[in-house]
Amino acid sequence: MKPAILVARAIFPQTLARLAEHFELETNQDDLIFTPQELVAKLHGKQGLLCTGSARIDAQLLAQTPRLKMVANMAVGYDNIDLAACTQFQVMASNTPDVLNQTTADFAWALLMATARRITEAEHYLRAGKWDKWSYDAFLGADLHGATLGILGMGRIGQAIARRSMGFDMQVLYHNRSRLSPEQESYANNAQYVSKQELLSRADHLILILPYSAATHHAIGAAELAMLRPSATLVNVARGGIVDDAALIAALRQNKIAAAGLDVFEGEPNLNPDFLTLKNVVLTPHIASASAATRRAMANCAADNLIAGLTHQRPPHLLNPEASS
Ligand code: 8YV
Repeated sequence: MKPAILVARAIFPQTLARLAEHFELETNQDDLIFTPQELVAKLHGKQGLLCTGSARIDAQLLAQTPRLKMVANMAVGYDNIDLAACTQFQVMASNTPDVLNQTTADFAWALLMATARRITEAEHYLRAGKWDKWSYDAFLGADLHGATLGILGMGRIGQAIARRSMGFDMQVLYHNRSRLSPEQESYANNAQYVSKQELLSRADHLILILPYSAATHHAIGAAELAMLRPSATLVNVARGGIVDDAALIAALRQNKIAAAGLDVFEGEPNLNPDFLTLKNVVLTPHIASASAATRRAMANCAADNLIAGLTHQRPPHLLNPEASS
C-alpha cells in the first residue's frame, strides 16, 4: 500500500501526477488556507506533507500527527517550521534551495528599478488620464548606475543579486552573519563586508535578503531606518517580519527615506492598509520566485524531497538530518 500524504496547497497537476505514482494523495486544488486545527484533521493518517509558508509546523501540530514522517516545504525559507520540534518528533523537514536563486535575484532588481525610478507611480498617473504634458521635474527618481548597493543577508540569493550590479557599475557593500570567502566576494561584484551600521549609512539602495528568525525579527526598525540616507531606497524580498512595517510607514510618510519596494509584509496577505495610502512604495504580493520555470522547479524539488524521504532515501534538501536516523 502506498503511503498517504497531504498536498496542502494547490499545485501543478504534473506535480500531483508524479506524487500519485508513489503516494495516496489528499489534495487541495481549491487552495483553501487551512487553520491549524484543519491541518491536524487533514493530516490524520498521513505520513507526508507538502506545504508552503502558510502552514505552521510546530510542536502543537506535531504532537497531534503521530504518523507524520516528513514535511516538504515548497520554499527556501522555512521560518514556518520549528525545526527543533520536527527533530524532537522525528519528523524530517526539507526546503527548496538554489532553484530559485536567479529568479529571485532578477525580481529584486525589477523591484529596485521600479521603486527607484517610480515606475508604478508614473503608470498610475498615466492610466488615470493625468498626463497632459511633459515636465522637466515629473517623476524624478534615483539613479542606479554608479550608486552604492547595500545587501543585508549575503547567502546564495544575495550573491546573485550582487553579481547583477556589475552592469550598473555599482559598488556593493554587504553585511551578513559571516564574511564570504574571497571567491564568493569576487563573484558578488567584489562585494565589501561592512558592519550593519556602515551598510545602513552608506547604501543608496538597500536590499534585504536574509532569513527570518527570532534573531532577525525587526532587524530594520525605527532606529535602523533613521540611519538610512533620506535619499535611500529600501527593497525587501526576504520576509515581512524583518522590517517593522509601522516604523517603515512612518519613515516613508515623513520622507526619512525616499521609497520602498516590498514583496513581503508583516501579517501578509493582510498587509498594513496604510501602505496603500503611500505614493513612494511599490507593493507586490510575494512573487519574487514566481517565474513559470522556477515555480515548476520548486514544486519538483519539494516532490523529490518527499519521495526520497518516504522511500527510505535521504531527501536532497533535508534540513534536520538528526530526524532521519
Ligand atoms: C515561496 C519564498 O514561494 O522560497 C521562499 O522562501 O519566499 C517563496 O519563493 C513562498 O515562500 C511559498 O510559501
